[in-house]
Amino acid sequence: MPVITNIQDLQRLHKRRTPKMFYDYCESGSWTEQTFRANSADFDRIRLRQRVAVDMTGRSTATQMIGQDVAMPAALAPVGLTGMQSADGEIKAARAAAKFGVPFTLSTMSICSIEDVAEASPAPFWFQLYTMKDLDFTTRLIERAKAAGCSALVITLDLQILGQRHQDLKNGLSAPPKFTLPVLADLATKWRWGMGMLGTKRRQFGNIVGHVDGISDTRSLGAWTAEQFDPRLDWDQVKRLMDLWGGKVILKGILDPEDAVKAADTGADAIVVSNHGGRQLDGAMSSIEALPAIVDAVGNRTEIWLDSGIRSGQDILKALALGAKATMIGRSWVYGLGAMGEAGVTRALEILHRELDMTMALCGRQKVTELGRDILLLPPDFGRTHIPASSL
Ligand code: HOC
Repeated sequence: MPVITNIQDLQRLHKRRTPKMFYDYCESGSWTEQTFRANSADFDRIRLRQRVAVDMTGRSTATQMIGQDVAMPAALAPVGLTGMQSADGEIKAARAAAKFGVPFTLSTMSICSIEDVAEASPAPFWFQLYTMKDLDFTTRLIERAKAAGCSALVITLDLQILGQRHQDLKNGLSAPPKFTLPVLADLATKWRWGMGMLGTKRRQFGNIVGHVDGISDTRSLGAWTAEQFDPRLDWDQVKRLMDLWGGKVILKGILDPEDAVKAADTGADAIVVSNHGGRQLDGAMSSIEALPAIVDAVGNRTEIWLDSGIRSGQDILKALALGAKATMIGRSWVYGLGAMGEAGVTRALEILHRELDMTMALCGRQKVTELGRDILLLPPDFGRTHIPASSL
């Protein structure tokens, strides 16, 4: 077993242990992947100010996200198909998150259903909603999430249509996988994954089984999303969904200050600055570079979180210093899940936590709630390519 010291170690192990089509699904960005790459590259453009001779005792990464106590400001973002990265993957991730003290978000497009996770998770989780044309189906999902005791609804706004990830088409992504010759050859080296799958019955999209037949490969998944997801979604519809839910709401997928202001106007409890991990609009700016203008435009009207590109505690620290109250992590936890199941998700959280804690100390700060732009050295043009908030 290799020594795991960082998120990239988990990524390498995930790649080695998980069928290629699922690793690629996790790792892909849309089209040329320039936004996917920019998400990480732009974190690297930000420098931290090293401070010395500052008392490093009494440190704390604890804070709150929408009023919920968290061990560190990093919730597990919703990711589709995670029950294919590891058998019962969503249950494993929900357990790891609950034990660590951070929120877990279940995707509409999960393999384990809302009810499966509710039965197995020791803590309430959040449910992520894709807005469907069929309002009855959407309403049923919302009611199921309520009945399962979900403590917040995360409405994703940036995926009314699905960005194309070339590799998914080339691999014939499906859940469960179709046993073609290349897939069988790949699976022959992934025995650990296969054993896990033999031990579970959860091999299809748990939340949508029964709603529609024939969602078996990328072509039909693409067709299904095109047929089901609501391309007419607008702010009035967002408000209606929020009213149907009646509880805490997080609006995810905001990249523009004008949209951020509209999202805050809905009364959402938090908004998530996100480009869907570079999986939707290829050519969009990175989330971290979009953040400062959104913080300036929205101020304290709602909590602002950041997702897309976080692979280290240093990245979390940079997002907080730029004004995010918290973050959501996606691939970082999925690498852990694909590498080592529940223990891998725990390991990913431990790594991020330790990096955040130590980096904060080396910047001369003791608490995540005390971080500001003054601990950063930003490139002169950083965040300035966006519409200035003053012009809104
Ligand atoms: C193949 C599943 O958030 C993603 C997910 C959305 C999945 C919808 C279709 O892949 O980015």
